[in-house]
Amino acid sequence: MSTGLIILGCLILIVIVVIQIGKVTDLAAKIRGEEAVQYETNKRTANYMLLFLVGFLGLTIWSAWHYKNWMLGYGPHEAASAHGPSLDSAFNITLVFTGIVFVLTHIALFWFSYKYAGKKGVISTFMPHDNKLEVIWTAVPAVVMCFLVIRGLVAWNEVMADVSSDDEHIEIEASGQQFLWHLRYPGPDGKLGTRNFRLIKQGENPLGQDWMDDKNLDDLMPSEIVLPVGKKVRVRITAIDVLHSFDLPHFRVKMDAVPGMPTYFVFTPTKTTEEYRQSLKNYPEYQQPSDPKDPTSPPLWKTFEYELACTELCGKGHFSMRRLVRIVSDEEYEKWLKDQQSYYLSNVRGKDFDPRNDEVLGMEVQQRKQDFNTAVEKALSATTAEEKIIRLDYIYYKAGAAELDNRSKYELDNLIAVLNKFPKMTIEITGHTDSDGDDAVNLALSQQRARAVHDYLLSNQIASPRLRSRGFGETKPLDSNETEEGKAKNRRTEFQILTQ
Ligand SMILES: [Cu+2]
Repeated sequence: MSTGLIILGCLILIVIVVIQIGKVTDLAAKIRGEEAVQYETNKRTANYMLLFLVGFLGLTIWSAWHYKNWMLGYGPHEAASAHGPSLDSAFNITLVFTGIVFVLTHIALFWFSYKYAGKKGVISTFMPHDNKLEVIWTAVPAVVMCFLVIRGLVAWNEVMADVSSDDEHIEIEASGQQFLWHLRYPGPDGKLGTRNFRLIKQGENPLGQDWMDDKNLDDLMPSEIVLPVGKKVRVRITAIDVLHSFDLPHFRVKMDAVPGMPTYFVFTPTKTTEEYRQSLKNYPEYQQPSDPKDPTSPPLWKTFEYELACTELCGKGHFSMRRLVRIVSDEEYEKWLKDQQSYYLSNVRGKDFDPRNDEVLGMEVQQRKQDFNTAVEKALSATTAEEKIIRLDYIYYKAGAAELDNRSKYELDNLIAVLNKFPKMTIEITGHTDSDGDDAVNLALSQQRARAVHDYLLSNQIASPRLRSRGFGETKPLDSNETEEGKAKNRRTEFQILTQ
């Protein structure tokens, strides 16, 4: 508010000054004769023109030189990607030509204004047309343009080449949304799962991934881009709401993110973050403290990070669309990749909105089998009866009944495999419930459930003398019956190895 008032005040003052000067000039002209004053003004203005030319060109060249170590393509800022140098050289060639034109036209502009300022008794030449001049100023720019366009096309074709089918590469995805980037990695299968915009739901499924597509189940959604140095990367670029632009300035990567029209960019990082920092280290500009207010803060080169930005003005939070990019060695990359969690398994699996809740997934079958066999091995080498009890975590019954759910098959198959492997093993299957409802009903239910498992094993050729079943109802809780979690733990089926 106060700034606005000050600006307004200044404007009013300037207007008053201009009016006053006009009055003074008028007065002076009347006293000394109009024409003489005019020529004097012309001469003064012409001198100013010359002064401005020298000052302006000098400052332009000085500032370009002074700040060159902060600019991409100069000083320490060589491109950190394989295609980068080609783009940088295209930019430099353009800069040389436009730079020459810039300097020459400015010298001509101001020199002519100086030289041909209005003088007493000098009349300008009348020249309506000159063929030679027109040919020169049409032909020279045309030739230069052709050269620049052809050079640009060569660079464009190199930069925009897609991966070929036998190219080894990593494919990742970046989706712009006001105001963040969703990053997606394909997970161990190396393939990104399919998406459908109709499935997009904030907080549940931000990208609209189709969970019925197995390729989606292992996809990762990390908060930063981590890539191994020297590997070709193809980035699939999409937008969810408005136009965004995927920009990795240090790698000379820039591509619009358009809703409804996937784009891509292929590049190969050639310098790790650490190598880039080392090259910055040699320049005094980057030896300054990273926090100007704290001289003890680490130098700028040490805190340098590559970054992903959005270069489409996409709304008021546009500036916050920043993500870190780290380029690391192969080993570091593999290690990082291993630490990442599948988005589906950590955010969707088992939730109300998981469409595959009534299904046991292939990867879960594998994992559960491993866990089961480990538990059995541990129990086999145990000495106390207590330690020979193994919980059957993945046996499901119809609600409030003893009928086995189809999903129980995998856990029961694991048990059958163990019984077949150890033909002398005998076991007791036990059922347990939480404390909700009538004691007698719970006891009966636990007996029936243990019996259901018993019968399933019988029907799979496990001899009857090897099996016993028993229900404990709510008498042996593992946890408190006050919480839902505790209750779920108490509703369980177990088996105990009696002889082995
Ligand atoms: Cu944006």
